[in-house]
Amino acid sequence: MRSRKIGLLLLILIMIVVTCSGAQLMAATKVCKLAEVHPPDYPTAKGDSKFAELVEKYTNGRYKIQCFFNSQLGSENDVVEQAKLGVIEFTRVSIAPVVTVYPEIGVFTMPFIFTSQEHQWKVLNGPIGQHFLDQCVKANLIGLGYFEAGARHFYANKPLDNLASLKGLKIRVQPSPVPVTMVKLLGAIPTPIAYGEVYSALQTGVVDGAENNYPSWVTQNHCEVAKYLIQDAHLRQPEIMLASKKFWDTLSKADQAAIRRAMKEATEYQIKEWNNHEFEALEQAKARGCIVKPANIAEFQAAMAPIYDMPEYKIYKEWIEKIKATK
Ligand code: BDP
Repeated sequence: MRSRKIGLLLLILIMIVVTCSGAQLMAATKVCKLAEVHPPDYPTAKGDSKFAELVEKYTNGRYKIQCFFNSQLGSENDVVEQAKLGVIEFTRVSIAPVVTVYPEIGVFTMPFIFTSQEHQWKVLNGPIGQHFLDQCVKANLIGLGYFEAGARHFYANKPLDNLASLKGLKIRVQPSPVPVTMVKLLGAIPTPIAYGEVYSALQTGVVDGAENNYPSWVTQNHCEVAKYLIQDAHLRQPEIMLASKKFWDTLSKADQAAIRRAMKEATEYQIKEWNNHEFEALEQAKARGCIVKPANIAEFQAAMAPIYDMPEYKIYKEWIEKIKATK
């Protein structure tokens, strides 16, 4: 009698296990889209691929991420909108396009806001960085974490020796408020253009120059058509990984935690990739015949300083003070 009962219990147990694992197997893998403007071998894009690999691993294959590189899904301003509406699940973008849907985060687009890479990461990894990730929810976006993007410098198709050489030049900027103001303050003419179109704008003379970090200057071949770069390092603008809130709300708490864990590890990986490749890109540019000059940084800082007192950027005041106070 007793052994019959045990047998029955065992049978029930086996049936439960079989049913559960069957359901698990049948639970369809959700394939998510991630938008990226860079090619797959760019350090930031490698960070995306690492993130995708870890999300699949930590969600036991329930979520797979397909990365769409080279602006295949549209410009950064477009994909931020798509993520907001839930058309795509993830996007990795620069902070500048996020400003259109969440203005306060634009404090990270202010010139010379961070004094070094260490200062930048101290801020991003602390309460200020967390505040801005959390508040993306106001725009129906989930801020998952930041990536490194080095320092940005001006480059043009004419020799750039100092601040005066930028006067009157048409400079491509990211379609976002601060970059426009910043370039005006230098006496140049800002032209907002999506990243994927900058090479042809430079090549056809729509603009005379642009500004970006070394890897972007080189991988997009801007260095071919704008070979003079001045190392003014006016901006250290972080990158951000966003998820669509609409998608995020469909996830279990455990899967949300798995995705956050994946992003944390992907960030560590991306920073290493970045640090290994940033200056390699500079060497490649020099080998391709580019002319790189050091800038009198104080001169650029002085020219851009009035931006900090402009009424339209007063919303950043409190945060600027907190960032400056972070040692
Ligand atoms: C690159 C960023 C990318 C931006 C691009 C730009 O990685 O996210 O789209 O600059 O200038 O450095 O638009």
